[in-house]
Amino acid sequence: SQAFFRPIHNTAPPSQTNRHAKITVVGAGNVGMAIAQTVLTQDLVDEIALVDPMADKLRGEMLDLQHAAAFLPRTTILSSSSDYAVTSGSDLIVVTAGARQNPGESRLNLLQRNVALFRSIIPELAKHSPDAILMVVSNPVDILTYVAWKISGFPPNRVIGSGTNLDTSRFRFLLADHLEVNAQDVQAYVVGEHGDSSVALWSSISVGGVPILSFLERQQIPYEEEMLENIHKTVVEGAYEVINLKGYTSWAIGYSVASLARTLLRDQRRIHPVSVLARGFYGIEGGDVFLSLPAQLGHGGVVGVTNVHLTDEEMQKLRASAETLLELQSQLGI
Ligand code: 6V0
Repeated sequence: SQAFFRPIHNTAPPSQTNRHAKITVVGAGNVGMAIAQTVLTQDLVDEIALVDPMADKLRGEMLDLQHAAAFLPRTTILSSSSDYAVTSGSDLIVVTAGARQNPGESRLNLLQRNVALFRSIIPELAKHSPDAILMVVSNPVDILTYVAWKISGFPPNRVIGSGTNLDTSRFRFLLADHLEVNAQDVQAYVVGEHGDSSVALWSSISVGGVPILSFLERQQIPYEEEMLENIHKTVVEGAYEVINLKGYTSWAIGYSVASLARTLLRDQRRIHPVSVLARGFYGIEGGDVFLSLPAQLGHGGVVGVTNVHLTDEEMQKLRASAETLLELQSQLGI
């Protein structure tokens, strides 16, 4: 049969230098699919691989995304319910696979089930993409990032938890809303443990280069500690509120992880609060523990941790989280 295009003469072989980026998303649930679809719309990669044991649901999700090809940058979408070969050569692997909490089940029991799950998937992923950056989203994210680091044998700069990147975007949204400014102009960080015991770094918040406290004074908005505390409280309650209302969270975590993917794959060297091996920072001693700190990210993963000022109280909270996590980790037998 005649080819649709006739080749021109003397064509050169494809350039080897123009290597394309590949991302794998493990777990094609609400969160995994929100991440996949956001990454797809942002023209970040040439190949997306999806892995989930629910074969029909997975194939349905893959086809549904493929059918959007006419509106999107050209991207190959692969999937498999059992064969990790589809993930081969990934630059970035995002793990969203997770067991759901059963009614009455303890957090420790749920954690142990997720550790068993990680024992089955992480070695396969590491085998097929030994140079990838591994990003954990599954909860409890800090401890599972530690588990993924241990099982993968990857160096710590290539194992990252999405951590408080999402808490921080909720925080920036709420501050922006309160101050009637654009959230992109709000520099602010939530660090520490993702969720209930996260720490808002009030002293380092600035809006358009202006430290927040003097900004509030200039705008003659009465500065009230209680108001600030309430904003952080709303951040902590944010996830519960969304889950109570729609059953799960997806869009914000999708954009949050896509933004991390952009920084990593395009070597943007941006600073994101993500879960990294925190031992040795801010007086965190006593063992290997992953907690979110403002980290500079680039092509090789974590470049470094910024030396942001923490008050004694903030450091105290970080260390308390570290101790709680170490205690839990000691019960996992890893
Ligand atoms: P979900 O919709 O139940 O999806 C989980 C998916 O994992 C399901 O499709 C399962 O079939 C799949 N899965 C189970 N076992 C495996 C396996 N061995 N390999 C591959 N896939 C598997 O949950 P949802 O998508 O809502 O949440 C996923 C995880 O993300 C949960 O642990 C959430 O708690 C966590 N989140 C973390 C956030 C963060 O900021 N770190 C934010 C939101 C959710």
